Amino acid sequence: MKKLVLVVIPTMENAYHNLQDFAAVSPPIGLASVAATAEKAGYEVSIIDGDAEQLTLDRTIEKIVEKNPDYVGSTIMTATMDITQVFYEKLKAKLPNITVIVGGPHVSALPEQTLRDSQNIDISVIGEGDETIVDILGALHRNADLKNIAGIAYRDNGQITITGSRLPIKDLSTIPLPAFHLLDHTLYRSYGWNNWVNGYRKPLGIIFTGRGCIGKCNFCAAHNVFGKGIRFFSMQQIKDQLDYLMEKWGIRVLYFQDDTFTANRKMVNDICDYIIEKGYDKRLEIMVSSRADTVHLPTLKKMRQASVRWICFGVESGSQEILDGMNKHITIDQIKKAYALSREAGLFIAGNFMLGHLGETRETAMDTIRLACELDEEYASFAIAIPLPGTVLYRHCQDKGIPLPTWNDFGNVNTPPIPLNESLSAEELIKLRRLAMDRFFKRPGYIMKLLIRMNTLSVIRDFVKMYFVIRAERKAKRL
Ligand code: B12
Ligand code: SF4
Repeated sequence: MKKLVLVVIPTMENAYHNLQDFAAVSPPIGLASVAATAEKAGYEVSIIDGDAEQLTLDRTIEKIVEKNPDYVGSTIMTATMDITQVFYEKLKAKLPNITVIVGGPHVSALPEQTLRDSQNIDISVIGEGDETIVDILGALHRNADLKNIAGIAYRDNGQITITGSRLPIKDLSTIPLPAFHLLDHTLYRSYGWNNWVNGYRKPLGIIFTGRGCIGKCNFCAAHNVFGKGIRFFSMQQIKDQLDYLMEKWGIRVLYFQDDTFTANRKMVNDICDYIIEKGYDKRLEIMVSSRADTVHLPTLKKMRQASVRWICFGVESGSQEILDGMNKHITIDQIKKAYALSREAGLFIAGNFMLGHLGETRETAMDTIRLACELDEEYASFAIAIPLPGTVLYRHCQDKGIPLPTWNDFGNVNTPPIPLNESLSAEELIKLRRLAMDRFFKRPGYIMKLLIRMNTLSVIRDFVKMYFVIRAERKAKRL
């Protein structure tokens, strides 16, 4: 039987440095989804998660070599492209006969360039890979031409060929559940701040109730994989995943990782009813992401009843002009209302803010910082806009001749910002992010609120640890 090894190439240390302990280590659902269809088609599949297992690149390679696979695959985000390149160079030196297949948001946006950037990658998968992987492995096994497989780019006699496009999977109920059984569930954990409520971060389970998003934000790269619009899994698939993760993994923390969990009100209510009916709410702390224009008080209350603890909103900016320029289609009033309703339902709120989007000035950035403090969410993150391939921001940089760094610097936390506006340099953006964090997190009222409403010991422990970690990162001029 032909062997496929799917690998999470370890990149966490490079991405987060001292902040690693606070980052989530999530099960790789993309790889687990691809694994499920490949397994169903009769291949021997395994997953090596180099980040979760805290492996070095070399140890990850050794583990793959021990398995002696025919095919190796991984997901690439833009920020992980450079390490991936190094990784496959080393791996191919040891296993020259394997076929390397990659997918993910970076590859979907730049399928040909991925092959140009790395001579050791053989096939790029564009968009969802669940069905494509089976087509590719079948063709490789039969020695058939890859040209008839839609949605890939591959090397053909030294030339790169890109095939016709493949539509997103119409009916998600036709695909199997992610191959959770190939993962070591003891290794996954939620974000550091998730433990403020109950003092624990694991075992963590992830469920997607659908794929895609109703939003069209022009900085967002998710549509490169899932296309426009949103499709849902069947209620049965969601129940099966809940049962599996509760019974087999014993999860205590659950993320519904959808871009907008609240998009389908009926489904959300059905899921919550099921969680309550099965008594899972007694053992779970759930986090979801939402858009301010999709919340509805009775549904939020039902979510709270079903042990949803955190709701995350992409607030992005305190300037309506910048929000409009992002194509966010949300007003600041809608955001305030969504916060008020979520609070009324008893949820804790995490707000995601972005600095440095197109048209940003110091004044609009200050509007954002002020709004974050006024909204007074239980947690806030301040990112600097990244011109990810396949987005309007990337095209803007290309059109304006804005120099782009190496892929590794398309991260967020610890890499120099990529300024999109002449009015704000990289140094100024770093200063603004520092200011945002200092203003938001150092408010005495905020800290008091956490100490009163959350697990006091966990909050104190994390704040002390965070103080030293952030100091170290700032000293290294990374944050
Ligand atoms: C979970 C997540 C993470 C997790 C990753 C955990 C993990 N092991 O998966 C964490 C928190 C670590 C993370 C970090 C970052 N993330 Co993130 N993350 C996501 C998120 C929310 C979900 C990913 C997911 O599971 N999707 C669901 C699965 C089913 O989709 P998928 O992974 O794309 O896989 C499908 C296809 O791509 C394809 N495929 C993927 N891999 C392979 C491999 C093979 C062999 C084949 C055949 C097919 C295939 O088939 C899969 C099934 O259809 C996405 C948003 C999104 N909607 O996808 C952002 C997203 C992937 N992240 C993004 C970014 C920018 C980041 C950061 C750079 C942000 C930062 N803070 O610095 C960091 C990078 C960290 C690093 N290591 O350098 C961007 C990536 C854009 C880009 N071009 O790179 C996204 C798309 C968000 C966005 N809206 O723009 N992230
Ligand atoms: S709402 Fe979130 S996931 Fe949807 S397009 Fe906007 S940024 Fe992307």
